[in-house]
Amino acid sequence: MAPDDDGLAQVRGWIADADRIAVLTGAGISAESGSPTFRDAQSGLWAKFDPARLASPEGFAADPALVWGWYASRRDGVRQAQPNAAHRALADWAAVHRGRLAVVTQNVDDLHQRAGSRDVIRLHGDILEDRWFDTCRRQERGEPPCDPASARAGEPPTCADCGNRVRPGVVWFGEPLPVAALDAAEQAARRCALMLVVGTSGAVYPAAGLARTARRHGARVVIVNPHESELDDVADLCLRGPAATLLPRLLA
Ligand code: BJW
Repeated sequence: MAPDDDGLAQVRGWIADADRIAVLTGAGISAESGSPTFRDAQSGLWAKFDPARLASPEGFAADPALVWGWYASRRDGVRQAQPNAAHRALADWAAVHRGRLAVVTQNVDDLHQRAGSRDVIRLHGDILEDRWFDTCRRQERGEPPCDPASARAGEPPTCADCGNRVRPGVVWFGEPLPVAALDAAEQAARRCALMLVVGTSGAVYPAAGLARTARRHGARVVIVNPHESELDDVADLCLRGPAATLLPRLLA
């Protein structure tokens, strides 16, 4: 059911009043760019692929070629995707209302950045980045680490010196989030007067906990999602609909 005009008008008022807004985004904001989500029943990646084999350090250690190949095809998808009206609405609003909006994303694509958003806080890394799977031996000796770009071609590429393997720069299950990004996200959640939670199931922590933090610190929380999410209980209002339709209407 599309949200009624009263709900949209109410949220527009909250946006106008908020000195600081944090936006927590998930895979759903990129769905209308053609990128699959993770947990949608039919089309989600986890409906077809096993996250334990493909999105964990144990899975990579067990079958690096399988994991590398899967990420190579997802990287192609990310490169081909284009930002949609939801990414653009956030970037355009922030450009006009400088310093008022922080985008915190769980997404590993670069669609917020390509739409023009700046200083995006990336909780789960960057799928287009390469990094070493193990700590580089040179780094362990306190020397500058080897550059993954100079790894010997292969699936995955390996270090000619020590055999270390290249992996995508994403955060897998059981791995810590980048400390600086998580700190910045928690600060944004604590300080905001309004948090928009857009296109996430709210199933993955610590990211999902940011909405609860915002609420605990007195912020209003609004969810933009066509379906129910695990964060609906913290929301002041749930706007049920697709992000690329609703965000332009909220932020016009
Ligand atoms: C639309 C739409 C449209 C569709 N418009 N909306 C506390 C409790 C329980 C468990 C834990 C806990 N704390 C930690 C854990 C463990 C674990 C976890 O959360 N597990 C749960 C699943 C049970 N968390 C971790 O392991 C994290 N690490 C950690 O906690 O480390 C601790 C540590 C500390 C010190 C040392 C060592 C460890 C890491 C989590 C990493 C998540 N990684 C992934 C993969 C990234 C790489 C890749 O892309 O392959 O990140 S999993 C996947 O889920 C991806 C996403 O960012 C993340 C969230 O998914 P998201 O974005 O919400 O997508 P969906 O599909 O779930 O939802 C899409 C939504 O969009 C749906 O609601 C749709 O309805 C909606 N939608 N169309 C708007 N048009």
